[in-house]
Amino acid sequence: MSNEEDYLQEYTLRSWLLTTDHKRVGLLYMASITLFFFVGGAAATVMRLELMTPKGDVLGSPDAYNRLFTMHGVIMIFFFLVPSIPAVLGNFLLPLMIGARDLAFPKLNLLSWYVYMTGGLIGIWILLFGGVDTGWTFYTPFSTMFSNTMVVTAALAVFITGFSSILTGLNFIVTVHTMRAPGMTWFRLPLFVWSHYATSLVMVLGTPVLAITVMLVALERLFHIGIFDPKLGGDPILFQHLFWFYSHPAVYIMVLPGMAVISEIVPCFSRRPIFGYRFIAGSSMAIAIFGFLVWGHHMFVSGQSMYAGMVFSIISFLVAIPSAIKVFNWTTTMYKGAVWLDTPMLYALGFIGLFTIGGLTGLMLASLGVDVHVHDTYFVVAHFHYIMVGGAVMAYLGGIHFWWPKMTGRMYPEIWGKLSALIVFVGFNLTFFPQFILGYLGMPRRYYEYSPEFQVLNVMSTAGASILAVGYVMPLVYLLLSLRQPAYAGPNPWGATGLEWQTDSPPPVHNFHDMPVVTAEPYDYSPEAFQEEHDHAVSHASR
Ligand code: HEM
Ligand SMILES: [Cu+2]
Repeated sequence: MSNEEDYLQEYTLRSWLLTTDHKRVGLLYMASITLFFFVGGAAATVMRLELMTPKGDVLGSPDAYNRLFTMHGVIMIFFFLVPSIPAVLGNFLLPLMIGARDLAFPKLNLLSWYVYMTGGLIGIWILLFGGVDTGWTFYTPFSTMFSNTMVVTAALAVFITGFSSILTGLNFIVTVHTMRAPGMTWFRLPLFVWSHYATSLVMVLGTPVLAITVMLVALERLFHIGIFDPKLGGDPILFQHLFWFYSHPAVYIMVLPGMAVISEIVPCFSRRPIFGYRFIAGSSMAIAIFGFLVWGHHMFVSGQSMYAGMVFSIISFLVAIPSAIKVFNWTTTMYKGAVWLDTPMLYALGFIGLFTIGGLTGLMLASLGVDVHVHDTYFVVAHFHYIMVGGAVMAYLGGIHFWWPKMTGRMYPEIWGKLSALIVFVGFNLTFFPQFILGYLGMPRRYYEYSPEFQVLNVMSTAGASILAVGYVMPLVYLLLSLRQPAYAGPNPWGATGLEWQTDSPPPVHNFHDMPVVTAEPYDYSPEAFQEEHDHAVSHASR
C-alpha cells in the first residue's frame, strides 16, 4: 500500500504511555475500561451468588453486601460506562470521521487518560482497603453523618475522574468546531459525531456540578460545615437535587454515545441512507438539553411538593419523544432495506429492542403514582440495567466489532461474533427480566436477604448472569486472538461510507495520506445488488 507507518508500528511501553495520538489514547482507554468492566462484573457475580438463596450465606454480613453493590455501581458508572464509548470509540473515530489529523488538544487528551487512571486506581484502592457502603448515589445524611466507611476517598475518586470527562468533552467540542475537513459541513457530519457533540455538552455542563456535590459531601463529613445537616441549618434533600441534576443527564452521557454507534451500524447493514438524518441529529441535541430538566423524577418520594412532582413527571414524558424519534428512524431505515445480519448488526438490533424496553419502563417510572409503588424495588434495577447494559453495553460491543477491523486491521471470526451476540442477548434477558416481576411484587433493592417466595425468580436471574458472563468473556478471547493474524481486513470490509473507511486499516500515524475533501452527503448507501455486495465485502475481509 504505502510506505507510511501505521499507528501500531511502534511497540515500546514508553511510546504508548507518552503518546498523543488520539488512536492510541483510545486504545489505552479500551484496555483500562475492559479491566474495570471485569472488576465490576466480578462484584456483580458475587452479588448474584448471594442472591441465589433468601438467606445471607455467601458474604456473611449485610455490611459486606453494601460495600459490594456500592463498588459495583461506582465502578460500572464512573469507571466503565461514562467513559466507555466516548473515550474509546469517540477518541479513536471522531478525528477520522471529520477528516482531521488528531483532536484539537492531543496532550490534553493524554492527560485525561492519566486523570481517569488516577481516579480509577483510587477506586481499586478503596475496594481493597475497606470499601464504601452508601451506594453509588452517596445520599445524605447517611454519607455525611452516619457511614463510617471510606466516603471521603470515594468522593475524591469521583471528583478526579470527573475532570477526565470534562477534558474529553471540551476536546471534542473544539475539535468538531475547528477541525472539520473541507466540505464537511455540519449537516454532513456523521450522526456519530452529532451524538458525541451533544454528549460533550452534557459532560462539560453537568460534570462540574457532580464534582462540586461530592466535594461538599467530603467537606461536610470532615468539617461539619452545615450544608446538608439540618442541625446546622443545612438540608439533606439539597444533596438529592444537586446529585440528580448531574446524574440524570449522566444517563445520557452513557446512552447518547450508544445511539451514536447504532446510527452508524444500522444504515451500513441495511444498505440504505439513514431515514430522517436531521431529526436524528436534532433529537440528540434535544435529549442533551431537556435531560437537564427532569431530575425531580428521582425525588417523587423525597417529600417534594405534589405540583413539582407533576411537572417533573410531564417533562420526563416529553424527553421520551426524541428517543422515540431515533428508534422510529432506525426502524424505518431497516424497512425496505437489505438487512445484513452480521455481528455488529445483531448487537444493534439487540440495542434497539432492549433500549425500547428500558425506555418504556422508564415511562412507567416517570408516572408519579406508579413510581411511588415500585420506588427502590428491583423494578428500578431492571429498568436501569435494560438502559445501561441492554442499551449502552450492547452498543459498545456492537461498535467494537464494527470498527475492530479499522482499529487493528484484523477481522474477528464472524461465527464466534454471532454466537456471543446471541449468548449476551439471551443471558441478559434471563438475568434482568425476572427483576421487573420481582420489583413489581415488592422485592426491595440493596438487600442481601429476602423472603423465600422471591427465590425462583432470583435463581433465574443468577442463572442468566452466568450465561451473560460467558457472553462477555467470549469477545475478549477471540478479539485478542485475532491480533495474532496478519492485518488483512482491508480499508473497508463492510463496504461502509464515512471518511474513516477511506484510509488504511490500521490507519497511518496521521490518519490520511492526503487530506480528504468531502463532496457527498453522508450515508450514501444503495440497496441494489446487496447480496453480491455482501459476499464481496465479507470475502474481502476474510481473504
Ligand atoms: C453484567 C452483569 C450485571 C449483573 C449480574 C449486575 C447485577 C447487579 C445487582 C445484583 C445489583 C444490586 C441491585 C440492588 O440491590 O439494588 C446491581 C446494581 C447496580 N448495577 Fe449492576 N449488574 C451487572 C452489570 C452492570 C453494568 C454493566 C452496569 C453499568 C454499566 C451496572 C450498574 C449498576 C448500578 C449503577 C447499580 C446500583 C448500585 C447501587 O445501588 O449503588 N450493572 N447490579
Ligand atoms: Cu432520571
